[in-house]
Amino acid sequence: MPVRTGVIGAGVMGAEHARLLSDAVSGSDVTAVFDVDPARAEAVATGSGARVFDDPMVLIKDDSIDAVLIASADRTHEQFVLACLAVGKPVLCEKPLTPDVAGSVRIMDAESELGAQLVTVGFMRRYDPGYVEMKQTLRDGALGPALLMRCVHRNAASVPVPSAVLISGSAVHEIDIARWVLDEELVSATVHCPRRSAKSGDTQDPMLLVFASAGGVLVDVEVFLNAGYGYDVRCEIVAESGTVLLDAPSPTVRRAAGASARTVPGDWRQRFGEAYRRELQDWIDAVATGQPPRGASVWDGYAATVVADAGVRALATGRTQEAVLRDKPALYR
Ligand code: ISE
Repeated sequence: MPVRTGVIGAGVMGAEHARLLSDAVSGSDVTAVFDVDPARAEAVATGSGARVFDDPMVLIKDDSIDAVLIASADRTHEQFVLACLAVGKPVLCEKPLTPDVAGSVRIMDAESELGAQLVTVGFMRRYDPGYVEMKQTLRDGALGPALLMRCVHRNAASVPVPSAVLISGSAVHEIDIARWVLDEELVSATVHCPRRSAKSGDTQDPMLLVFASAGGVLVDVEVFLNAGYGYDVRCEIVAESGTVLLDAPSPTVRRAAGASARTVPGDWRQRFGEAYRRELQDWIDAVATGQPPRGASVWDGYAATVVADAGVRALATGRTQEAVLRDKPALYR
């Protein structure tokens, strides 16, 4: 029997998840969709033969839904995740788990009270073959301990957003992937503000963030939402005896007229398409077999939100800010 999945939020990511669940993931069936804009819900439902709900809480409680994917506005994540926990339904919640630390704590307390992990947080880069190989390379030990982690995170263009969104909405990916690849917590954040791009209005864009890990690794992240030329995410770890570089993958290199060119992806759906597919397949497989989730947990979502919050405070104050985590509940140890 396929896992009957309900999708809450039919925007860019909800529509992409619904498409992948319907066309590229085995064992799943998108059977319900909700969006605040009924036309968007209808468009996604038509593509997957799903039923449109006009109330997300009714969708979550409906016995014909086995699992829920949340891709709605960040500020709505908490209420929908808590509703899924209340009825014991597995849920994949797009990043960030919540925009605020207190919301993540409430979810962590609710899941700890339940005594079972039902929540997966959508940090899909953990499923990107390049980052997986990077983590394994470090774990193999031949390069020795990591010393620096250099990150570039460029979007082609962005709608006007508050400067803090470069941290909570974009750099949060580097925060999670640094924790995962290094297998260390991040303990402080510093933000440097270069000259702003003329394309970025009042938003501090680009931005240079520096996070320190508990073991002393420095993670620097350039976030640039209006880079103009494409979507470009790169990462290099500098270790004691060598480096490992996640370059911008391109299936082909074109050479002509004395020049060579690689294609740059337009956005994250293209660059991380395989990561999203693997993340969804892993989620569906775990739900289908009644196993705990294997991706980023609520603890990971909470930790990323704490570090992002430290980054937002560093931006606001111009000073380095500590990221202090509460004790890890037994459920996540
Ligand atoms: C967007 O919300 C995402 O999550 C993408 O993965 C990220 O690269 C982009 O910068 C964000 O705006």
